[in-house]
Amino acid sequence: MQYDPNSKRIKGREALAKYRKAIQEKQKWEGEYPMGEGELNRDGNPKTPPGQRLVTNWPVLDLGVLPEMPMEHWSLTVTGLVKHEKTYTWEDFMALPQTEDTSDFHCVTSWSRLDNHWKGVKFAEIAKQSEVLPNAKYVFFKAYDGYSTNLPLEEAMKDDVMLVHEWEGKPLSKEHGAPLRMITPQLYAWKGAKWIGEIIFREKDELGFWELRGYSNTAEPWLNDRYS
Ligand SMILES: Nc1nc2c(c(=O)[nH]1)N[C@H]1C(S)=C(S)[C@@H](COP(=O)(O)O)O[C@H]1N2
Ligand SMILES: [Mo]
Repeated sequence: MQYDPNSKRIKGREALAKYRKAIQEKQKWEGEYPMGEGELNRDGNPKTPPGQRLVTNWPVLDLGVLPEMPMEHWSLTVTGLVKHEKTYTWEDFMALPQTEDTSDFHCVTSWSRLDNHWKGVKFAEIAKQSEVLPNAKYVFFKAYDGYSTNLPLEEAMKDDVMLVHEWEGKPLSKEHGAPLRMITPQLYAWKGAKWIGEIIFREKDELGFWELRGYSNTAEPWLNDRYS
C-alpha cells in the first residue's frame, strides 16, 4: 500500500475536514447514548451484547472519505516483524485459500447485525504466508481512506477474523469497504478496517484512529467495553 496522507488519493485538507465532522457526529451520539439491556431471546438469554439493538439492514459508518481505488493500483502490503514481507495484487490475494464464515457485527453506535455470511481469507492465513516472527505481539492496520486501527496479535489470529470481499453471496459494496476489508466479529466493528491496504506486525502496540480518540483499545461488545 502506498499511503500518503498528502497524496491526491485522500486529498489531505478535505479529508481532515471530513474527519472532524465524523468525530463531532460520534461525540454528539455518545451524549445521547441510551444504555439499554440488549435484546433477549425467548429463553431470556441475550441476543445481542448489552446496549445493542438488532438491525436487519447494514448501516454505513466511516469518516466520509470514499477512497479512489482503481483495481490495477490496489495492493495489500504485509510488513514489520515477518520473515517474508509481501505485496499482494488482487490476483495474488484471490489465489490465497478462500474461506466462508457466518458471524456477527457489532457497531459501537449501538446496532448489531447477526449471521452475516462472509467470504475471504482468514487473517491467520496472511500471518502464515508471511511467517510472523516470535517477537510480534501486535498488528497495526492502515486503510486507503487514512483510517487505522490496531489489535493484539492474539485477537487477530482468532478463527473468525477475516479479510473479506463478499457479503451475503455478493461482492462487498464500495461503501462497506470494497475491494477488501477486515472483520473482527468478537470485537466492535471499528477494529475492522474497510479499504484495507497495509498490515504491520509489531512488538509494541500503537493506537489507531478511534483508539486515539477515546475508544476502548480492547473493544469487547459483551463487556460493554466502549470507551477507554
Ligand atoms: N477504512 C475505514 N474502516 C473503518 C471505518 C472507517 O472510517 N474507515 N470505520 C469503522 C467503524 S467505526 C465501523 S462501525 C465499521 C462500519 O462498517 P460498515 O460501514 O461496513 O458498517 O467500519 C470500521 N472500519
Ligand atoms: Mo463505529
